[in-house]
Amino acid sequence: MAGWQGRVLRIDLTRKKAVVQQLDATVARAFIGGRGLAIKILWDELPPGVDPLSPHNKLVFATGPLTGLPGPNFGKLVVAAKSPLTGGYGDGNIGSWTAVNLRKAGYDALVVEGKAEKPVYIYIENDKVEILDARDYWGLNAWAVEEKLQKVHGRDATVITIGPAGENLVRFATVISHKGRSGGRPGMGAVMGSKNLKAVVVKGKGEVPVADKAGYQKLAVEAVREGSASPSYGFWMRQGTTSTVEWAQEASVLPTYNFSEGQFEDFFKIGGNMVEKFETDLKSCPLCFMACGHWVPAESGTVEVDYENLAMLGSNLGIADLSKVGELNKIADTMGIDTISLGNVLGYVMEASERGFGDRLGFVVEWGDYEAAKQLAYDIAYRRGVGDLLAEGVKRISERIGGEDFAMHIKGLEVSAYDCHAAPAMALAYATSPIGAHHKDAWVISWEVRTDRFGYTREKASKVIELQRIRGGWFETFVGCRFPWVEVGLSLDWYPKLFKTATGLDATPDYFNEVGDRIYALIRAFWARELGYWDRELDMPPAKWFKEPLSKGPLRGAHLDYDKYHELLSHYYDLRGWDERGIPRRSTLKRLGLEYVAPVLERYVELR
Ligand code: PTT
Repeated sequence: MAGWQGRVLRIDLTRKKAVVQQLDATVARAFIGGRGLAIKILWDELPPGVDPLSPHNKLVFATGPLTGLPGPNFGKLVVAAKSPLTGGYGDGNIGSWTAVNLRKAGYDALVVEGKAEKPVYIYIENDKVEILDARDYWGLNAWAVEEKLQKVHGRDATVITIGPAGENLVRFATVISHKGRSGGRPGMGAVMGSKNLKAVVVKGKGEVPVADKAGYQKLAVEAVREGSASPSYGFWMRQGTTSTVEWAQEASVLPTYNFSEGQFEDFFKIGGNMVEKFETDLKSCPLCFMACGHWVPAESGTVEVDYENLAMLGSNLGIADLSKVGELNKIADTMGIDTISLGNVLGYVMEASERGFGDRLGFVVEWGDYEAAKQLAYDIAYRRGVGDLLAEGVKRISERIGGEDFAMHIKGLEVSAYDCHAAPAMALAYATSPIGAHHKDAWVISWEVRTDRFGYTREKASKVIELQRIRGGWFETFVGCRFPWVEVGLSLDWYPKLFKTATGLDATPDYFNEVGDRIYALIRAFWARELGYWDRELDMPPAKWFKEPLSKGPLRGAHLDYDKYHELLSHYYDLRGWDERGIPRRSTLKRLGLEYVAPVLERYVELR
C-alpha cells in the first residue's frame, strides 16, 4: 500500500502498553487518513455515550498519505476525539514537525487510550516507544515544556504538548506545538490532560513512502513554483491571515462587542497593516512555502498573531491595541487555550456585565477592560474562582446563569470570527460544520459577500457543500494545509496528481468528494449516537443573529430570517441526502458504503 505506512501505533496508558496495528487497505481507501481515519476509529471503538474526559475516550493523531512530503504544505496532522466541550465529534488540524516525524517514524496515526496513573509523556523514535515520567513537566506552560523536552531529547525531537489549561480540563483547551500552533478547538487539550498525558515527543528517522518518487518530486516542485508565482503571494507574505481584519471591516463581518456589530471603529489598530508595520519575525509550519506565522511585540515578549485571534481578542472585546491583543493571544498559547473560545467567553462576560448580570457573575467587566480580560484568561486556565465556571465554555455558562441569546456557540463550540447578521450561507456553514461553529470546513463568506449577500437560495446550500467537500474531505484526509489553494489560488488540480504519484491510486475529484460525504455522514451519525438524539434545532445559528439586528454601519438593521434560514437548511439536507431532521437517509448510508452504521444509529433516531 504505497503512500501509507500501513501502521497505526496504539498506546494504552492504563496498561502501559504499545502495539502496532496494520492499517486495513479498504479502510485507507474509503477514509484516506486524517479526519477520515479518526472518525472511523472513534465510531468503531468508542463505547456509545462515553464520558469524553474518561479513560475510555480515545485521542487520535492522524496523518494522511501526503503528510510529511515536500510540496505545497503537507506538515500537518489532525488531532481528534469525542469533545468534552460539545459531546460530539471534535478535531483540529495542527501544523507541526511532529506530523512529519510521525510519518518518518513509520506510522500513519497514533491512538492514545486509557489514563496514566501519574503524569507521563510519550516518546517515539521509530520502533522505540516509551511512556516516560512527566512530573517535571506537569504544571509548566506549553512553551516551557517544548523547550525543556528538546533540551533532553535534542532539537530533532518534536513536541506536541498541553499547557496548564489542558491539565485542568478546561473544555476548550487545545494542544500546542512550535509556540505558535494550536490545534483541536473542541477541547482536544482537555482530553489529553484527562489521560495525564503532558506531551508527545517524536523523532522519525525513516522515509515517507511514495509510489513514484521522481514523478512526485517533479510535481511538488512545479506546484510550489506555481503557488509562489501567484500575484497574491507577495501581499500574503507581508500580512498573512491578519489582513482579514481590514477585509472583514469593509464587509461588515468583523465580530465586534460579542458579535453585536460587524464593524469596529478602531479596527486599523489591530489589522494587517499594523501587523506588517510592527512585525518582528515570520514563521511557518514544516514544509511550507507560505509562512502564515506573523510575530509582533506583545506586552511581554513577542507572539504569533492570526486573524481569528486579533478579531476575537480585539474587536470582539473592544480592545484596540495590538500589543494587548497579542498578550492575550500569548496567554492562550502558553496556557493552551483556544483563542476563539476564549474571545467568546470574555465577550459573553462583558455583554452579561452590560446587561446587568453582574450579581449573577459576582463581578462586572466593561468592554475593552484588558486587565480584567488578562486576569480572567489566567483564572480560566487554572480554573481559579469564577474561572472554574468560565472554563466550561459559553453554552454551559449561559445554561447556569442565563443569557442564552447572547451565548455565541453552535452545538457548544464557540463561533469563529465572522459575524453572520448579513451572511446566511456562512451561518449555515457554521451550523453544519462537523465540529460545531468553526469556519474551517466552509469559509463561504468571501464568496457570499461578493454575490447574493442576503439570499437563502439552494445555490448557497450547494456552495457550502462544495466547500465542505474540498476543505473537509480533501485537505483533512490527505492532510495538508489548505492555504495554498485558499490564499494564493493554487489550482486544486495539483492534489489528485500529487496523490496519485504518492499512492499509485487514481484519485479523481469525485473520489475525494465521496470520501468527504462518507466522513460527513459518519460524523453526523456519531453525533446522534453520542448525544442519544438528534434535532434540526442543533443546526441553528445563535439567537442573537436573528433577534438583534446590527445597530450601525452600512448594513444597519440586518439580521437573519428564521423561516428563510430553515428553508436554506432544508435545501442543505436535501442536497446531502439527509432527511428533514438532518439525519443521513438509509439510502445515503448505503450509497456511501456505511450500511453497518444503520443498525446502531436506529437505536437513537428513526431512520428514513
Ligand atoms: C484553528 C483555529 C484558527 S484557524 C486560529 S487562527 W486561522 C486560531 N489560532 C489559535 C492560536 O494561534 N493560538 C491559540 N491558543 N488558539 C488558536 N485558536 C484558533 O484555532 C494554522 C493555519 C490557520 S490559522 C488556518 S485558518 C488554517 N487552518 C487549516 C485547517 O483547519 N485545515 C487545514 N487542512 N489547513 C489549514 N490551514 C491553516 O492553518 P484548529 P494551526 Mg489549526 C496562535 O487548529 O483546531 O483547526 O483551529 O492549527 O496549525 O495553528 O492552523 O486564521
